[in-house]
Amino acid sequence: MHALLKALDDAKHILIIAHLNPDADSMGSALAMYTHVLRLHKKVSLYCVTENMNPALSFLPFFSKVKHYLPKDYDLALSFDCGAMKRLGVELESQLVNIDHHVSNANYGDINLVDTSAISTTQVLYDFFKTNEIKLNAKMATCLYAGLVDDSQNFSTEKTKARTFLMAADLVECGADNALCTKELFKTRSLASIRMKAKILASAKLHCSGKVISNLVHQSFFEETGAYEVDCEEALHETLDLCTVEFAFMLRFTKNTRIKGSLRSKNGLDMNKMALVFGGGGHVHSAGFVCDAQSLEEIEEKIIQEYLKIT
Ligand SMILES: [Mn+2]
Repeated sequence: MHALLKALDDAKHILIIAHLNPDADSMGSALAMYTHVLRLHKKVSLYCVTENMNPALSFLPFFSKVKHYLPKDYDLALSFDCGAMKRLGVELESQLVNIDHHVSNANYGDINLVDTSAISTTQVLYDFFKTNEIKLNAKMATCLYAGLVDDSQNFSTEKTKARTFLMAADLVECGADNALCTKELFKTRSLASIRMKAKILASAKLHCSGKVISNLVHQSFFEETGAYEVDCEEALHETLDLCTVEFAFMLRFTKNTRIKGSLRSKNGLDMNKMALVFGGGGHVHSAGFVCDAQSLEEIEEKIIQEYLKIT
């Protein structure tokens, strides 16, 4: 029997955790598992440390059930898409199952379902469900599809393989609302997010003969636009699309002197390795970190130095 099946079987109260600032992959995999556990007639709770979650995820089934405080008596915790334990945002007192696909994942769980070849954590979970002949209902399929379409950037990244489409086809057959996922994750935006994108793009700077572009998001941008943190992502992707650019990064203050860095690359430049230098991690083409500094420019300079070292 699979170790996770046994753990689910033995548990009385299961805690399901999406990571800090959850994306569609973390929330989609967490909610697909939540839906499955409901069918087992087990006590189950959903937790995410971030109170201001991206409202674009609210179309996901059971999204409104996510709480921002820990329940008391859980005896099994499951984390989804968390490359590092600190991304959970809480200290846990129970057994932990770590379900993920980040290359930086250090197998911090008591049980680890980590497949770094998977395009999304929802694929890791999909494979688990399929291997163990667990039937997918339409709600689960929509949740799994959301993570797949988001992490593959609408089936466009290098990790998108024939099996990615086979999984997508199977999920649609199981009732996944693929049109809804694409509409909510790629087509729907707020005026605040468009204004934020304009501000970031207007101040983006090219370096190293146009191979590198930096996007610094100053605190005033948030105050002036009313945008969410997640609204910065599109500008980052678009600057990576520039024809000369092979490395795009974004820096923004989170709290006081805490700076969040997002790194994106083309041509196989290893972003996970670069993020490790700043105490973070992630994937080859996409990684991130949080560090302390007095100014965004200070970290900008250090990142460019790191880039020069690896090229
Ligand atoms: Mn993911």
